[in-house]
Amino acid sequence: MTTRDFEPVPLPDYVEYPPAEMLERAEAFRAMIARRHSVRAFAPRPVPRALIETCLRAAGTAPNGANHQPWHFAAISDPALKSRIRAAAEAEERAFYAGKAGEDWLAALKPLGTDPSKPFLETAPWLIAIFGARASVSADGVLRKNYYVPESVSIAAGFLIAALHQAGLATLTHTPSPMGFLNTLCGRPASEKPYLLLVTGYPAPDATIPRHALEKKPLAEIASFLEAPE
Ligand code: IYR
Repeated sequence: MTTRDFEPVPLPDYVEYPPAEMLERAEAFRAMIARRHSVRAFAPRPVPRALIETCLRAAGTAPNGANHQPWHFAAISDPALKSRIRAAAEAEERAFYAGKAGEDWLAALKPLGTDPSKPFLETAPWLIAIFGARASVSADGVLRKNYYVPESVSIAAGFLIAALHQAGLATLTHTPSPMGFLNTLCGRPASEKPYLLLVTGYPAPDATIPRHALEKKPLAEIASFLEAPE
């Protein structure tokens, strides 16, 4: 088996900012990303493939297990394929909302106002099916096991969502369950697991979000600081 030897190279592109500018930049990013909302109504306006490609390149830089980059992004704009995805997703969602989810889960979803109808799967210009690979072929052609696949794929998905938002597009992380139909419809091998279907495009002019989605936990609830005593 071929393995690659460790070869350190100098940090190629780090930029240091003065402390005041760091704080400004952090605040600017916070304000920018705080304007991201999951949107469930999209405009049919087209979005150029080049924009999606650039955001996918950003996703591909995410930190991941052993740098095996265990992900695949299937970007779908073909209306016929989107219709088939909608039909398959709605079939699963009907079963989910009819009781498969269980009472507690359905109660938790109540403030979101979601239901089995997913017209956005046809309206939005792009659906990005995100797969994680248990194993994949390395640059030297060897099939290797991958590590930390869910973590790696989730971080890359986060990068992608942030990139699309930064570009000015709305997104929805859609997770019909189960979504094995995505392997068949996107022509992906059974060794890959679909993690989510990211819907993206312009929001519909009359898009709404549930008020519940605006309730974010305060910092004190999501973080703790363990510092040296004074
Ligand atoms: N996949 C379903 C249900 C759903 C589940 C969770 I957890 C959400 O945060 C939102 C929806 C649907 O898309 O309707």
